[in-house]
Amino acid sequence: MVRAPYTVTLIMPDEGLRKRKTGTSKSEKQSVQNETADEPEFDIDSAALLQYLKILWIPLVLCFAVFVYFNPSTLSDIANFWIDSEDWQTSPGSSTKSFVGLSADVEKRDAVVEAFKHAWRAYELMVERDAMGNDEYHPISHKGTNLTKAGGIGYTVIDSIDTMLIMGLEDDYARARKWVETSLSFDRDASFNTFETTIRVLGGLLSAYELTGHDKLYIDRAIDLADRILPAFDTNSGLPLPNINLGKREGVPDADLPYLVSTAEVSTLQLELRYLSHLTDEDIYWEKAESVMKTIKEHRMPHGLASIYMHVDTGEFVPSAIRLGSRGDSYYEYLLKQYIQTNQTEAVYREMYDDAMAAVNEHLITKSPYTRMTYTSELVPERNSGGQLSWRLTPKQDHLVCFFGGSLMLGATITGASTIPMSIPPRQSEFTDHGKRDWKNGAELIKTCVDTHDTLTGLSPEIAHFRIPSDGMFDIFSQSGVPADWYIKGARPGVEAPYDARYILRPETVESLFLAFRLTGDIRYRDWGWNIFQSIEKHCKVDTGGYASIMNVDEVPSRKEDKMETFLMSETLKYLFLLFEDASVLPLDKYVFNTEAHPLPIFTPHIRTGFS
Ligand code: DMJ
Repeated sequence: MVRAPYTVTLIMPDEGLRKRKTGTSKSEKQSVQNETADEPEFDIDSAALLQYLKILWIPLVLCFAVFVYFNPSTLSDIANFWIDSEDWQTSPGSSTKSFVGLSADVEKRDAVVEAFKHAWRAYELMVERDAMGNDEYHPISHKGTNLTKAGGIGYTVIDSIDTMLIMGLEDDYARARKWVETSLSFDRDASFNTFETTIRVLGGLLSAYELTGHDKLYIDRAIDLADRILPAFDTNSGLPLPNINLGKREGVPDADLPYLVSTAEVSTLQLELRYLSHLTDEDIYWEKAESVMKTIKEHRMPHGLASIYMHVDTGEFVPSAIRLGSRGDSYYEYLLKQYIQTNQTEAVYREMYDDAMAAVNEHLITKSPYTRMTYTSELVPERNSGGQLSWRLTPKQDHLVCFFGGSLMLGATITGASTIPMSIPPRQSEFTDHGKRDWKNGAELIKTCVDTHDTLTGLSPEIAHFRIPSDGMFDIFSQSGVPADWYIKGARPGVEAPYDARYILRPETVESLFLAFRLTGDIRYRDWGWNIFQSIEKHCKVDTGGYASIMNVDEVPSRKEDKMETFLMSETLKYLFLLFEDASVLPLDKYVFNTEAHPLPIFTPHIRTGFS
């Protein structure tokens, strides 16, 4: 049973719009007829009326002409009124007034390219000095490190290649390719995270293969890597182990939780392995990936949500938190993206996605008390003394969740579309009921994620908590009249900033802004993205090269941490670039982005997939 400690009331800010939009419904027509029936009847002589009009129209037109002569704005007012009346047909989160089209904003796009160069060239210079191909870069000490002592696997290089190709950085790309050709090796006798290696390295190789017009180098490396990853799936349930020894080709269980696997990790390998099967005609990758989805479907939890841990032997969900943040996030993302990847041919993913979204809407979407910000809560399992399980709603949202707003909007235009193709921006009438619901939730979630950038640096923290009446702080804040609907837990003046206060160059908000802009052409998404980009420039940029995570989004000047996550170059800067690039580059009806922002083509499968 899902137990909410407080009542969640969903308000409908566009209620008025919907009423206007829906026009005259059947019941409204009935009531109009009834009203008409009650009205007194007038006996009008229509011939006499016509006579009057004939005499009156010339002076009426003359009066109007004189009025317009002295009030020229009248005509534009009428035109605006007409445009406004069109406006109501667009959906929440977009407006025809702020529609700017989908062509490039060249200046801003090029500023993002400069930022990428600043990041990549710092890494490249460092690695040329020391050892090109180090997995990770530390921009303050100008050093690189590998994930394991056994040597690097191209974590940073391969994660960045497709961004160079998309940005047209030919020389940088040529040097990166040469390194892949001459130095990359996966024959490393050490344990690597199965999920991270798949989304960053396998995903990066497949994307490079696609964007280079099928350079054989990349598919050869991708096959080598995938063959080394496959043994992770040799478990009783078919759910892959969290780690893989790439040299020994052996799955490695988690040291602390040997029977558990994370739901997002096992369900976020599918786009990559399926595409590899499509390219090679080797079904094995697809079968392994698909069997995970079958297991998840078979063990569906009663409410349709997914706990963040599963049992590696039984394949069952283990009572553990339910959330759209860490260990849960990309499970939901890949349900939709698997459906998109195969050209909407696999109905099973549409069903699973729609089922999950209904549950998310019912159990996790929450409103903050003052300003009615939409966010997603977490559900934490609790057992009472009798051993009975219940779920406590916790008002905590990871930065990771910010992918979800854009994902919901994208999903609304796919599984929630009643008209194809949809307008840009879509009109309410083009959505089914659940499409309207998801679009609105998505647009509101994006707004919330943007609002969590309201910090001293303009960057949002790793985790935001939202006020609820039972947190004890509610009264204090309501009395002071400050609408502090969200806060960073443990952050207090004079106290070391908590982990939650960091910004580690994550992409999720700008990922959503990119999707929302492509679906609406609404300038607000570019404006918000530009603000975030400028904040990154101001507070994360290291003058001597590269970008660093910062310890506290509410501290200026910012304190930097000596780490540049690989997803800065693979995701954050790529999505920012695409936000300002012309929409004909990587169009959403031709490409699907893996969870590390590596674009893969949408295709119609030629293998039989058992599951669908
Ligand atoms: C990325 O590695 C991927 O997007 C993953 O799914 C979770 N988030 C990180 C970046 O924040």
